[in-house]
Amino acid sequence: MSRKNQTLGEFIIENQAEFQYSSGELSRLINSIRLAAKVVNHEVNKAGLVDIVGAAGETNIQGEDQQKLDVMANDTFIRTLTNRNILCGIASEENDDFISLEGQNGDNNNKYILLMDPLDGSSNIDVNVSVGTIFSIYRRVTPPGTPVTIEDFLQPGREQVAAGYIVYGTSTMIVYTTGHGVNGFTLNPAIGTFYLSHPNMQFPEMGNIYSVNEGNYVQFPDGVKKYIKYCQEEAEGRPYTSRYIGSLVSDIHRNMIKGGIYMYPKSSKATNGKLRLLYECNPMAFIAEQAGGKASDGYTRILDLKPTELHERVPFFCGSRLMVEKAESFMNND
Ligand code: AHM
Ligand code: MG
Repeated sequence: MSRKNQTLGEFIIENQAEFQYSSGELSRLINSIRLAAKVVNHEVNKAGLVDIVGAAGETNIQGEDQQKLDVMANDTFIRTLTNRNILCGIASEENDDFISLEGQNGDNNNKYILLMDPLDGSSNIDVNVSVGTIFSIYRRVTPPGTPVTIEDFLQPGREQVAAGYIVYGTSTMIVYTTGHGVNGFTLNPAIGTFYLSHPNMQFPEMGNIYSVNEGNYVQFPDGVKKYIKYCQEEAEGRPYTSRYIGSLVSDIHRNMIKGGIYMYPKSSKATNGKLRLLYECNPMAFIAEQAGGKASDGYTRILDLKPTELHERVPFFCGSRLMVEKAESFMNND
């Protein structure tokens, strides 16, 4: 039985039985994500001291090269996850191609693959705005013992076995799902422990926040323009409030707690929007649905899209169910 004050470690052990075919690997995987998150959190929190400890590209006082934080986050997650012999492949926003993890004999009997955006919104670091890590986990489709192939990574989002994000914010949180609801854990930085702070998170069915980069307004499709005007109309609980941090994890996290819709539509400049299907939209869509929310590309459920490329982009509408449905109705009538 989950309870507040439970640590993430305790929660993982107690809930292990929920995973179908569980042999403890998925639990160990979540555990290693927890560990990498603490390391990245420590580095992100030092970012403001950059003038003192040295900027990226410089050499620090110990003579070590300073890395850019997104490269550091990528390396930290990859190193932590590969050392534990749980995964057979990793794909990252930071790497052009997926990484095949081979065992000692050149084969690999591990059954999970992971996709991630190790530090989303990293342009916000310079101005002390929250950033995040997003991850998505699948069971491989090719036979164990053979090298992973692109097919293992190009699965529709509905096949995810787990997904989550870490927000490095005013406090650092891990929010994740294994398909049995969504739980959020807050880091106590003094002792380095995550505690269950947000059990069974729920997207309010309806909210009053809309989040979109309105600077792109003139380039949006007509359906999106009309929906934005609808949000701004004075009628029936509207106008809504506009809130856009420009950091996906923080924008979705806030909307899940308060109720709202996040949109990154296509535009005349970016014909598929900006966000990546495999390691930004799919994991967020899985979390949103598990919390009672909804995610679509404006017409189709995100989790039903069949990916064709590792880094493909897709328009994204995610949030409170009734708000996403309303946005879809404007798209469909256009
Ligand atoms: P990134 O992966 O290069 O960091 O970009 C993703 C980020 C999201 O966090 C955010 O929602 C979006 O880009 C903001 O984009 P824009 O500045 O175009 O509004
Ligand atoms: Mg990103």
